[in-house]
Amino acid sequence: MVKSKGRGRKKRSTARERQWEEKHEASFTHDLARHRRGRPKLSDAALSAAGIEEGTCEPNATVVTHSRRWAFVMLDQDGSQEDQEDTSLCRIDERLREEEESLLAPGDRVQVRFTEDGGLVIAVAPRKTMLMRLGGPHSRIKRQVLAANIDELVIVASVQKPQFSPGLVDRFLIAAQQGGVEPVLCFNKIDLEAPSEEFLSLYKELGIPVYCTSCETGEGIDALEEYLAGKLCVFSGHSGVGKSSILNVMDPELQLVTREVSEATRKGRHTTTAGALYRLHRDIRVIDTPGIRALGLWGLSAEEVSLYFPEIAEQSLQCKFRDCTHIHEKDCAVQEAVEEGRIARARYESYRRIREGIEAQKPEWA
Ligand SMILES: Nc1nc2c(ncn2[C@@H]2O[C@H](COP(=O)(O)OP(=O)(O)OP(=O)(O)O)[C@@H](O)[C@H]2O)c(=O)[nH]1
Ligand SMILES: [Mg+2]
Ligand SMILES: [Zn+2]
Repeated sequence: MVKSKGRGRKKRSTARERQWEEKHEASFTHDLARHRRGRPKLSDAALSAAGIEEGTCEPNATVVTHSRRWAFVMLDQDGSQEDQEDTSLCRIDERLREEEESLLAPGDRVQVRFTEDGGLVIAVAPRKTMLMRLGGPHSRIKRQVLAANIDELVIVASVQKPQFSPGLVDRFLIAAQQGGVEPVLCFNKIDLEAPSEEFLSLYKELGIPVYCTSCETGEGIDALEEYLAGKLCVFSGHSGVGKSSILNVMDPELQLVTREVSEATRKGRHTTTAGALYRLHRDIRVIDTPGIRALGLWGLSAEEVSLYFPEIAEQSLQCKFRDCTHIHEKDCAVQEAVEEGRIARARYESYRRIREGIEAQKPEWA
């Protein structure tokens, strides 16, 4: 019984993957059929004729979006050929193996070689920064990279529709530190309800820039744009918070698909289905990502959790026990600070939940 359930699930996910591939490959280009039908596989001889060597990468393009076999890339402009196409649909060299970490993500720097068969992604440069999460329970990939080489992680949230989830924001703040990315918080839909100043100070005190926006009135969008000028950033958050809508207001020509939040569940409908990179004015480059339900943290031990909560790490120096968990001990400076309101209870609760989750060895994506 259990076995057949497992098999069923696996099958479904494969079918879903295939659907995803087909949908996105179809949207890459109109004449994709030409690429797919009867195209010979590159032989080893052809690959080596194309000068493919292992282990080196001289990047000349950035990944916009990709499926398992294809990548849509933005080619670096060298200025010598003005009429040169600056985007290209490329095959991914089959010898580039995906191990435990995603092989490609929007924002990845790659080396593309043009052969008589068209563009081929032959190498991926090491990532400088990234937004990463733990792969799903049935996924081959343990570290799912949502965006690569980004400067800023824009955590988009709303007070209601969908309801604010402090736990998710705290997880994003950890993922930003792990990936070497600067976080910024964007409260959208302030026309419906704006967060209180007291609430915002919780994040401002941690040194995190906070922006409040509305796609209905346009309020705050200019200020956010100004902050993001010249940067590569990724928009992430729950489904339905308005990630794609904000980008549409910033650049109406984008015309990204958006969909209403369900009245019944007050949750988004997972409208954006693949991460992709867009170029806006003011030299903003932004990766729009699909809404996520949960952000599983990768490679974090229970003892390390407090290091990612600066206010807890600081207080813990005063705890009686060096290995204090700050959960059940007496004479714990952290719990005392929470009682006295010097550490926000919501932040402490996130700490406790994340830590207890790791200790119970519950899968972190749950
Ligand atoms: N009232 C109000 N509605 C908004 C605002 N921003 C977006 N919406 C609406 O919220 C719904 C969801 O917006 P999307 O942009 O699709 O949300 P998303 O975060 O991209 O969602 P996913 O792609 O599913 O992750 C749409 O109906 C938007 O019109 C806002 O500032 N105020
Ligand atoms: Mg979207
Ligand atoms: Zn303690």
